[in-house]
Amino acid sequence: MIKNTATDYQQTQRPFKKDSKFPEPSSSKYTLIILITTIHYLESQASASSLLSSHPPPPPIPILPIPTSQQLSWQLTEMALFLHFGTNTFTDSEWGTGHVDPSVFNPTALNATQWVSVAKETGFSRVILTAKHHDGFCLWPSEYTDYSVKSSPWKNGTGDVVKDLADAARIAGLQLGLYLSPWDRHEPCYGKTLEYNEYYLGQMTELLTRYGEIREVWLDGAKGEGEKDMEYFFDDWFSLIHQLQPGAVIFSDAGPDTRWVGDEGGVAGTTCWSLFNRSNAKIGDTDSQYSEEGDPLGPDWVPAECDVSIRPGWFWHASEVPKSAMALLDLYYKSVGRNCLLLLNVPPNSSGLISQEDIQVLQEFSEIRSSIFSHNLARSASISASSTRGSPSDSHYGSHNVLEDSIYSYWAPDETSSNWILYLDFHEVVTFNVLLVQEPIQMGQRIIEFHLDFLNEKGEWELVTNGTTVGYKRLLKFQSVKTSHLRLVVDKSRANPPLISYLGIYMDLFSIFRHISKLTSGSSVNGSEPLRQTTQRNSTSYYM
Ligand code: FUL
Repeated sequence: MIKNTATDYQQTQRPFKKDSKFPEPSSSKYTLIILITTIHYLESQASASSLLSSHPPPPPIPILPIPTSQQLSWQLTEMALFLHFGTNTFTDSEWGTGHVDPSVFNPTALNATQWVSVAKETGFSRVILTAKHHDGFCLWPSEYTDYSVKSSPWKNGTGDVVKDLADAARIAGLQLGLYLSPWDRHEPCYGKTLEYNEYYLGQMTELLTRYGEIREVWLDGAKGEGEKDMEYFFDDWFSLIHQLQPGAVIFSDAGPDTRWVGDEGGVAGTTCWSLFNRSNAKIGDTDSQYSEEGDPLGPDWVPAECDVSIRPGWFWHASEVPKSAMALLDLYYKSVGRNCLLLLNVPPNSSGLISQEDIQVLQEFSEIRSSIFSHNLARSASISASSTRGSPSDSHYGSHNVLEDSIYSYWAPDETSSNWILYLDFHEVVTFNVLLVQEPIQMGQRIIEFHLDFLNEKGEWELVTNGTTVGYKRLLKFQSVKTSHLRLVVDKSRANPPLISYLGIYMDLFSIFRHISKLTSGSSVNGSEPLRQTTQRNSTSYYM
């Protein structure tokens, strides 16, 4: 911002100084003229400066690394549905040998539109299909092998699962991702480095040029012990993938765009940085703690993806049942609520459909989420801040922005302050047990430590909960608290100012009910239990 300094002001006065070429004032008339001219001049300066100060201050400098636009849009999708489907679905296995006869692949009712509708209706905006798993069987008619749908009885060998899913996803407006397993137990050239790398890239090119826009390419370093050894040309793969599908992110144990969280249970570290050092991670041989937590000093932006299956196995097995909706809610808190994307595997069954019991759980999970998160108690509060970037009347970076559901509007404290506090005055007593905080990650991940206090009956601030790292989304669940005043304090930040784009305060009755029921009966309760909440002034009561 341009400001008039004392020196500027003195310089502007020079024409009226004694030693100027202007004559000495000799009469009162002349003095009056000078006075009027000076007043006009000062007025014009004042109005110019007030015009200038009506401009909002620009946003603070982002702190590197920051996400690419593809990584940003990936993160905003929050949840993706993984579809493990292939010969294993028909042979009750997880890692196919690669020598199963393609005739086993015969889904009698395959309907990719059903997969997509289930995903869309239950809150998933991306679907990722195992186009080829470790057994090497291709769900599309690849020109480079006969070990594919074209050798199966399904649609007399004319079918293409990738195409069916791509068409269904496009119509429904869902994003599509594909898993092409590097480890291939069928392909004879697997183990011959150059030949197999060419084979793999040939298949990758088919997948990335035939089916429209692909938003994620998923690959890993999984391989059984004692299997053929060979080198993968990851750099060539990644460059070609980015060239063919500029909108895609590449997932692997070590990025480049999104990283494996380090476990297959869908759980991220309670500290979870999107910052990472790619050169510290090797595909197929990662340090799980490093993957779970990320690296506050990492030079690369590589956010984590939490993959987990709704059932014990990745592929469908008649003997297995899905997790409960409450178990999925718990995973949501521990993945999306820890700055990650939840990639939930829901395997289609041998008829080619997502099973009814899985659909029911997904619907319950969706209802529970919307029941908890559609009512942000903070909306009823007056929000203020310890300081605000720009003038107090300037709304660009004001504390009210934290109630707007967008990462592009955020609260920014004044850079000269090292006190970073948001105050919530509820005007009445509220009861809650969940805190949601979000950072505008397009500006980099900043917050290192934060805590939430409530004003107790003695009028003292008392700790509700504290945490490390926020990132895109941070959810913390705790014992219910009743209060009318809260404050969120950022204790430590990588950059000044820390920024907050959203603040949510919620009541999760489902988790309370499950907790009580576990204590009283020792049994776990499915989220389908009818549970409703009534909120009255100054009190919260709930009944079943
Ligand atoms: C692993 C594979 O070995 C599993 O079969 C499954 O596909 C899982 C998502 O990734 O690496």
